[in-house]
Amino acid sequence: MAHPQIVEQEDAPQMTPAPVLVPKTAPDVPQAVPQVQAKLALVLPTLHEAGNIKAVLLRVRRSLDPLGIPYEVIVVDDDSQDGTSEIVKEISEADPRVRLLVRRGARGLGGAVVHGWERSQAEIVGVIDADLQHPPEILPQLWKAIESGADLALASRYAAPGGLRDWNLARRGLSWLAIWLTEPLQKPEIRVKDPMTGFFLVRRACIRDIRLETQGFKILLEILVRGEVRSAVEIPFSFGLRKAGSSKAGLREGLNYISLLGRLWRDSLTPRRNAQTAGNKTNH
Ligand SMILES: Nc1nc2c(ncn2[C@@H]2O[C@H](COP(=O)(O)OP(=O)(O)OP(=O)(O)O)[C@@H](O)[C@H]2O)c(=O)[nH]1
Ligand SMILES: [Mg+2]
Repeated sequence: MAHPQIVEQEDAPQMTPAPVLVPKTAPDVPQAVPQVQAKLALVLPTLHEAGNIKAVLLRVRRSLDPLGIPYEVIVVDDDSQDGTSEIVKEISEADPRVRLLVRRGARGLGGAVVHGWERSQAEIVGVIDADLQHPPEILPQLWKAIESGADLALASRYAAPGGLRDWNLARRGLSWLAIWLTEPLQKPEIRVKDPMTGFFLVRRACIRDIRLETQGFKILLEILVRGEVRSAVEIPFSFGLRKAGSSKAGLREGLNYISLLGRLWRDSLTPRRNAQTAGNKTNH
């Protein structure tokens, strides 16, 4: 029997959207009808990943299949126009657990991730880069940590020595400085070594009431600071080199990060303002 075609394309607004609530389901978006409600929704944000996407989807599914859980892999592509979406469409036609969402007129890694999470009902949500710098083979360890009760399981470049073996001294130094600046912001009971990894799973319940910003690459840091995470497990991994294509991280991402840090610091110094924001959010 042929599987139903699961390609969901939509036009995103031209303007940068305001911070959004997570999660919410968008009734206007055509939803794939999974046979079983997915427990895990893993988002792969893509921008020009035609050279990697096929291999990463294969490895992700191979890693998740033995777990025997209902899952969905959601590729959120920002209209790459390099063949990425066509490759995913073809795969999704053969495997209904793979979904394709194409955003038009929008950019931003954080926003793409939130976009995917909002369009799923899964209780556990996660993200992995599509350039094969994150090894999908550790997904079972991340899943098992969540299954054992952790609110958050993250793939950590700093939990083991040598996690950044391909980085030069300058990039290591900058990364160390960026993490050091987050130390006072993190909750003491869940302080993690790699608050900026882009590969993690989290219980939806922990982020239900928070605003996540749509720009920037540092969504995990926001979750750690603003979310209701009570426990986090770090699974070490070695950050590889991207297999194909080029990095989208650059000066703009650096500036985005500094501005995010500023806002997180400001929030941490004004708890009353936070409480007020939390009250307002429910109106979104
Ligand atoms: N949908 C979407 N995906 C993005 C965007 N920017 C980056 N990505 C994806 O997010 C993931 C991480 O981006 P990279 O450019 O590899 O950034 P990085 O891994 O921090 O940096 P490198 O180590 O230099 O590769 C990849 O899967 C990208 O395709 C974006 O604006 N929209
Ligand atoms: Mg990368």
